[in-house]
Amino acid sequence: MRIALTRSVSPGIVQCELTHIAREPIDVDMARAQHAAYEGLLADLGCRRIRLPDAPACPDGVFVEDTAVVLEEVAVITHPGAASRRAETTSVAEALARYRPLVWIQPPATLDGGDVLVLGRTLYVGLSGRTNADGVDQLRRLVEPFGYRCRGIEVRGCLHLKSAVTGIGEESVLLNRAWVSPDPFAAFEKIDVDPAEPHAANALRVGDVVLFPAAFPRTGERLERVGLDLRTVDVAEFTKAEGGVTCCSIVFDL
Ligand code: CIR
Repeated sequence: MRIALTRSVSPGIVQCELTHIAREPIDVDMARAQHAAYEGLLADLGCRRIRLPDAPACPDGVFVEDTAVVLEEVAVITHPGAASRRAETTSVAEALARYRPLVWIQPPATLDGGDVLVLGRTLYVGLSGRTNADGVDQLRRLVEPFGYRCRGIEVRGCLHLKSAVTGIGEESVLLNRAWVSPDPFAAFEKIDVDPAEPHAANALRVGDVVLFPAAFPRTGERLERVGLDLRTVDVAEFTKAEGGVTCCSIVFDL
């Protein structure tokens, strides 16, 4: 069975953290409608939705991806780089404890799940404004016993590694070379985002399907041209909060 962990949109999302983009008004009702459609799509793809408790005091609580890295053998609860987001992890740990043994990233290390791209047995970990070198080292120590390798990757100009590169197939990645070097992904087939769509590298692979933001049709066409089964979803209100399609869920198999 496949699980998708999600959390409802807080009215406080209008005060969310922003790092690389300017604040624009977020329509909370619209964000909720988009979130419901996103959850619906995950359900259509066979995921059992598990909703975390509402967290109205956490402006960015909907972006659950950043709070944990779930592997087959273990779930790593993060210590998010933004202090305002640290309270989000408690309820995520409680929910995940039913499915995986838990381990924790401890301060002064910081790590956001959005910086952890799992491709096979390798964890590519963004060295970003949110994840520090200690975070990469701690993650390495926590997952090496299970046979995973960790590779720190410099990220520039965007929030997280997965803003710059995501896996779209067993052996292919979608990336924006302005934000991440392609060199660590030499073994993978690479699809570049359309230059007019720098934020398009964040795609969510669920089984053989790729969830993709409707706002990036040019990159979407590139993906369809190589035969990917794309399902588009409108996440425009989340884009204004510097989020994308990966960040609104944690998807894992039981
Ligand atoms: C933040 O800055 O933390 C949120 N406004 C956006 C987090 C997006 N998370 C993600 O892409 N994994």
